[in-house]
Amino acid sequence: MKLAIVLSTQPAQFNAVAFKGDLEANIAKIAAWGYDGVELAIRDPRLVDGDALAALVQRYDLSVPAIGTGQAWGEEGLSFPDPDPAVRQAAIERVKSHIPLAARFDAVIIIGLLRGIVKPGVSQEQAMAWVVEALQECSAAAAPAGVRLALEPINRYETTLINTVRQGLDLIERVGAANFGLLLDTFHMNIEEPDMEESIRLAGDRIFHFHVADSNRWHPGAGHLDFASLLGTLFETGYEGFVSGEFMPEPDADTAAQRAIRFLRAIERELAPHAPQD
Ligand code: LER
Ligand code: MN
Repeated sequence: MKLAIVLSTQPAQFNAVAFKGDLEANIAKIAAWGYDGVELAIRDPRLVDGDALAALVQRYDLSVPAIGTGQAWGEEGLSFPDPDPAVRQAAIERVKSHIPLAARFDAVIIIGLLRGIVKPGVSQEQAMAWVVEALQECSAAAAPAGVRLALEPINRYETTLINTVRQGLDLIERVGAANFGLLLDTFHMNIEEPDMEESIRLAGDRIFHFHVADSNRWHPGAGHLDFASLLGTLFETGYEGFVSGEFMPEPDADTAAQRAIRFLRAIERELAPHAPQD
């Protein structure tokens, strides 16, 4: 099982990102604990020195399986269904601007909160139409670079657009791009999916990336989710991507990251020989 953990390249408000702050120190710790990759949360690629970042992850022999884009919503208010066309366009351009870095790392671009919410005065249909158009444009721009986009169904308390895997799959149909798929997150699925294993099977080969947090959004092992069953089901779909930890820095970031990898490696041994090995 290839394991990653979410790391922000700059200070951020989003509280389920365990690591923020000194990038190299965090990368060194994450590698030393045995992680295979870091998922980078990047608000704006213009703020990032791609060469330095590539050299850094290479030095610690880490992959970058995915790039998170949600800080552009959280810190700047960019989103696909904003009533202001300039904001919609800026959101599209921001996603496109991640493509070169994503291509360099062979990373999936995550569409999480950047897909937005239904704002006052905008109908659900109109919002969805803007989301579909934006995703078609971004997927088309990413395809020649071999980059994939993954939309994350997010629970109802964070967005009014695409809460469930079924809604995500309907969106995939409407967008109609081979490089557009889903990111499933166990925290959101636990809130929205009647049967999480069934939803994983339903998404099947459209699962482009996978986030793990326990029921309380602490590290896996801190709540009541059945990760042996969930990850076993995930690997039965043929998933060969990363399992990426996105959880609260509780009781603190270092402890959470170390407990998560210890817990997930034990599950890996339990699942063997079904789980892909490093
Ligand atoms: C981002 O991956 C996520 O899971 C959302 O909850 C962001 O708020
Ligand atoms: Mn997530």
